[in-house]
Amino acid sequence: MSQVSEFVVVANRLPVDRVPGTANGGTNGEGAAWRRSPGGLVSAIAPVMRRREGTWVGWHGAPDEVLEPFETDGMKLVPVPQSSEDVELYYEGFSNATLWPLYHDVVAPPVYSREMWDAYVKVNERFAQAAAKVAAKGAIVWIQDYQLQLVPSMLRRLRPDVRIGFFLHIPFPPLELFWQLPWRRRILEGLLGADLVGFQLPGAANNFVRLCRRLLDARYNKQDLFWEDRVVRARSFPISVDVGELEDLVAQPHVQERVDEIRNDVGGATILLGVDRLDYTKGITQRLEAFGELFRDGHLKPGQAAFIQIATPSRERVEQYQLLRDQIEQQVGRINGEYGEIGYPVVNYMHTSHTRDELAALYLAADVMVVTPLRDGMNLVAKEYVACRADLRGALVLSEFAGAAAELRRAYQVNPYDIDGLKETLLAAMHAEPAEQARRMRAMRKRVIEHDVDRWAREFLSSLEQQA
Ligand code: ADQ
Repeated sequence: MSQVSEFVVVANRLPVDRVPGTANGGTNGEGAAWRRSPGGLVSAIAPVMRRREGTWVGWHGAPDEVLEPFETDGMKLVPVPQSSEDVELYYEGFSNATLWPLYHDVVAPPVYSREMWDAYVKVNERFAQAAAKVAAKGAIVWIQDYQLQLVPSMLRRLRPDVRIGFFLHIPFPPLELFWQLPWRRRILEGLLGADLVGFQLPGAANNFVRLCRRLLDARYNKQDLFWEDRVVRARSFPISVDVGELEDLVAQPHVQERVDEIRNDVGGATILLGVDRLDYTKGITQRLEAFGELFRDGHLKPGQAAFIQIATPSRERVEQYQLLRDQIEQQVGRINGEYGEIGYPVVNYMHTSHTRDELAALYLAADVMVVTPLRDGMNLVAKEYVACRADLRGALVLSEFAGAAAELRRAYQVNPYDIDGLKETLLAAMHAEPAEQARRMRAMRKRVIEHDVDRWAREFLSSLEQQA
């Protein structure tokens, strides 16, 4: 494997998962079997990686294990080790108990711990060192997401010759919230090490510029910041999905067969679907509450409509996530206990991850897709649903607080805090005529097809490369 690359991606996780049951001893990653992780980010970046013989720097997912660099699926991978303590303090701690809630409108109270902050600095430094080692002279380095916001300036200090891009996948909060963070200046200075700082929406880029002006006295012109004799550009690049991959999936006969099975399993009821990581930002309890009340009020009867909620296990050692799981499981039990009948549960809840094929079948089977986050950077599930519905059927209920709402104007948009509004919207979506469904779906598909994830990656990288 050549020592350095012209193109380097740095992300908390490597784009591969170890195949369960394969070797995990030794220090050589090639001893174990790896498969590419599912998801749009990986499929968008993988072709660029291959074309440019790039290297991906990230954690391989097992704590307390040091692995040598290895190659798989045509990608060069450099594992950055994390101890159990790093996982607890840097990942579960500062990333997911401090930054995640703070950046999502403080829908849960952020934890401010100096010990967690110290771990965040230490692990970011480790990622910066690893990236500095593999970047060729003048390389392009693309750093991903909130876990690594200090890496741009740390890397610049080590390697002033490289060109640095950073993309934040989650929202960037307004001044009034960001202000709470005891290390607020350090985070901004960290990001300002990049040449291009990318956000999902223009509003987030504006929040960043405004904060740099107020907190650091940075000079600016529109979305350009002038910092340490350099120009740092803040721009928006809304992420999207791999439309081609999803269209191929839904055309497969076994996926079509599975759609019929799912429809049979619910006895022909109208299917409402939720697909999320089990996360308090996703508004799962709000949508279930609204759905349950439609039975209570007599708008729906068991057998007429069924809610399928898939919630992928996520961050299970963080307390807020454990509390949420209990809350949802109680809620599902209560709704089924009150309104379900033998053979007709009202809510079908699964706390599991699903294959892409199964997800595609669920999207196709769903009459109404319910996406109600309280705050979300983009929300790919909404776009995946649209990408799968080449049949122009189905209705998308979408929170105004998802980044995707800016593009999917023809969704049934809703404020998830407004339970009555949510109930009305669910009914309207369930009762939409096929012609109305098609009209809305066609407009949303146009947007998603024209702005797929490949375009997202190309636009970010060409913007970074064009920078003088
Ligand atoms: P997430 O918060 O993880 O992403 P989202 O954008 O919806 O949210 O992506 C979730 C992905 O996981 C989707 O591709 C979905 O298909 C998949 N998924 C969800 N549940 C699953 C299940 N049970 N089984 C298998 N797969 C499942 C963060 C930000 C988002 C932003 C993305 C990308 O929070 O706002 O859109 O990054 O930038």
